[in-house]
Amino acid sequence: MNKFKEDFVWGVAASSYQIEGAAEQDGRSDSVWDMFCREPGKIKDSSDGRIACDHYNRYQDDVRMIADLNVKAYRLSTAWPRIIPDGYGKVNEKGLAFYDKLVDELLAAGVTPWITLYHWDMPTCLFDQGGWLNPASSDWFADYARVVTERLSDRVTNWFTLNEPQVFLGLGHQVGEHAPGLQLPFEKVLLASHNSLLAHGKAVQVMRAVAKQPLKIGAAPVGVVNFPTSDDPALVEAARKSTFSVSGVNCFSNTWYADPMLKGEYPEDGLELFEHYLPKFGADDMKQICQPLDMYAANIYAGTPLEFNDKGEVVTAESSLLGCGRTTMDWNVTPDCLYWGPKFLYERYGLPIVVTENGLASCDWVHVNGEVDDAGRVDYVQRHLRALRQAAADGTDVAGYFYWSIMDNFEWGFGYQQRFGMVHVDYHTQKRTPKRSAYWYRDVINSNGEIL
Ligand code: GCO
Repeated sequence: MNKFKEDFVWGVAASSYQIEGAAEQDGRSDSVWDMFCREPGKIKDSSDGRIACDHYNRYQDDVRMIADLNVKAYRLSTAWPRIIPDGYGKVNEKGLAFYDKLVDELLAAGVTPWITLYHWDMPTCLFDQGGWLNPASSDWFADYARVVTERLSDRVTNWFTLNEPQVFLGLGHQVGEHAPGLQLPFEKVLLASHNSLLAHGKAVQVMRAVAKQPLKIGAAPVGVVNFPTSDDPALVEAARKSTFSVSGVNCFSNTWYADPMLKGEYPEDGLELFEHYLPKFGADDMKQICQPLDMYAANIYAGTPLEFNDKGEVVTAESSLLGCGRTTMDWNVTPDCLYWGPKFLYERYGLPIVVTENGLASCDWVHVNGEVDDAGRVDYVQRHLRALRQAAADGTDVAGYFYWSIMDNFEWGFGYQQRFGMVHVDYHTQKRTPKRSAYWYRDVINSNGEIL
């Protein structure tokens, strides 16, 4: 098989805080990311998302740009502080109307919108009330999910609740490198984590209840991938085991989030490892958290290659990383992660896999001839899509792929220094210049992956 299946979803992604700008327009309130960016020294280039790509005011041109690249689907996130500025209660009609217009514009251009409800921009007023540590946080989120679903579910069928809980909890609540910038004792991190899982579960229930049509719902966690460097069945099993293990007192695992959502239980090894930190959980919390989902979304950028050492222990295959390609984020280029990651996740959870993020930051600028020749991005995406296509050929149910990101944008703690886009953005003029990879991706889409 050298193509993807007929209805394979070819997409690109972005998120509200990273591209919208218009921070104070039309009644939007402050988010924890605005708050975090004001703290000196938190963002590498001292920037923030107040203007970003000004997508809020340029969305019509941006939609046309996406459609011109023949991209079929666009994963966007809605901004909670735009829609419910006080966090709960009164809806800001102007904020909600923006997404209404954006959805209509996308549909008119032949691009299917996929919506993520939480890509980290919690209203600051909720943080002031404890944020994810407040036992009411799951109800706040479910209510926000209800408002957005009531308004958009007549036209939008594909939804995600939380984006990368591992990151907003790990980097945001334990390490302090992301908003809200906390370094909490691990017990509190686990509490925030549990409340966000409850938020997911309650949101799914309310969304199904108010939806105008049957929805496809998932979450979009980080896909942690440890993959084998050979087909040796013992190594494959060791890699699978390690991919699904909880191995440190931190948030970076698949199972601490996905097992509760899909199996209705925390993983045994995590419960053991976190024994001394576990908060008291409610008796029927797992029933709330574990709701039927329609797809498994995963954000996968890289993985860790494994091998057996002389003693028969499974270890990182350092030799295979020798001289390995690296992105400007300093991430390894390991295309096999998009073969093994989706395969392992599909085998464990049995849901169609959607790669909701994959991509790289590279050293891109507009050349004297007016073009941006990002050969590295073309190669990165080609290699990863080949691996994904092979996974599909070998039986993994792969439903779609979303390149991160449609355009260069505010890369969190790195500010504007890291460029992930297939479209270059000049932050002085807001001029968009599709890079070589964008035109190449269009050709890949037109051939449904055959030219890979
Ligand atoms: C994430 C977020 C994105 C990032 C991207 C590159 O995965 O961290 O979902 O918002 O910009 O992943 O780091």
